[in-house]
Amino acid sequence: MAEKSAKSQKSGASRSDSLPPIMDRNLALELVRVTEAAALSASRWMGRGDKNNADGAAVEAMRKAFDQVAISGTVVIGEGEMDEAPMLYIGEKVGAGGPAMDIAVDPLEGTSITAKGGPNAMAVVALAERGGFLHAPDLYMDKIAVGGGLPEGVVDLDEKPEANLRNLARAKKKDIGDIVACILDRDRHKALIGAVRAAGARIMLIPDGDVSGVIAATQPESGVDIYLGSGGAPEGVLAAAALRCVGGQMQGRLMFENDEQKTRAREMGVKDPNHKFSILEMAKGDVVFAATGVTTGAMLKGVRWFSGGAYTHSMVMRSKSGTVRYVEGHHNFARKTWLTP
Ligand code: VTB
Repeated sequence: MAEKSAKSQKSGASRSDSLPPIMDRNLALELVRVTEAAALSASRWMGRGDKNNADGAAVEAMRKAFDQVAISGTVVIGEGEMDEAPMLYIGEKVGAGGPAMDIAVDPLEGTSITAKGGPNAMAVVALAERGGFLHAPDLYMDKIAVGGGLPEGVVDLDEKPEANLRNLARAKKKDIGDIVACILDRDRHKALIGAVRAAGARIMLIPDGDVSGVIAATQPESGVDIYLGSGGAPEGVLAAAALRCVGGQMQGRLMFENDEQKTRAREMGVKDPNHKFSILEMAKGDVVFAATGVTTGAMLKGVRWFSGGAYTHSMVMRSKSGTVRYVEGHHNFARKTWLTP
């Protein structure tokens, strides 16, 4: 990524034989166990000023939890290339055997937030049928997202922020001053932030965690109307997976700083470097998305510990049905010793 670090299968009785060629819907609930495990482990590092160990704990727990999931999974959005990530690297096979699935993970979305004890950190996983996810290189992606129920094309990545905000306000029958844009708090967004404020809209600046920023734009109670700006491309694919389930509009475009990055993207299957990706181009087919809160945010409560256990709060959703489930887990570590972070 521009400023960022350019960041078994097992044999045996396969369930794929007996399954119709659609995703087993029980997989959605199995996935929650995976994000719960990552969130529980990461939350042990909450507020300890050590983002690397927080991330490492989430990755390890998530990797282990995948061994219990009845899929033959391939990581396509992960922790990096095989030589730079010990676990959940791109191409790694995970799962206990079953239907072939592609997997997108962000075991700890918001490593710095977790280290500082800030809000909105979560563990995230998405599953798609083989070939469902854009193989996004670890670059920045310019993103725009709004919620469901609006005219198609009400906002567009190629329009100026002023025009998008005006069109969105009109479609939502709101004053532009009632429109709130969620933007990552970064120096590179100075001009964008200025333009949004000059247009009369208000801004919720977030320190990290643009997967939840994009999802927030689709949730009326979050107070966010639109997500704008650049963040990680892998995070863009995860957000697109979420929007396939909850509805809403999103576009993303990769941002390149040199030819080497373009070559890398081409090798990963991106034909046109300037392409404006739609949600379906980032996450197609039947998609499942699950997230568990590490620290409390707009959508999810963080992990809360009690003597001998912990509560977790997760969301899990599937594109096919559009059902969004919130799952409150009460974990008893005296019995669930394998989960003890
Ligand atoms: C965002 C944010 C992530 O990376 O995608 C961001 O959502 C983009 O990179 O939580 P910069 O930090 O360089 O702006 C994260 O912060 C994770 O690395």
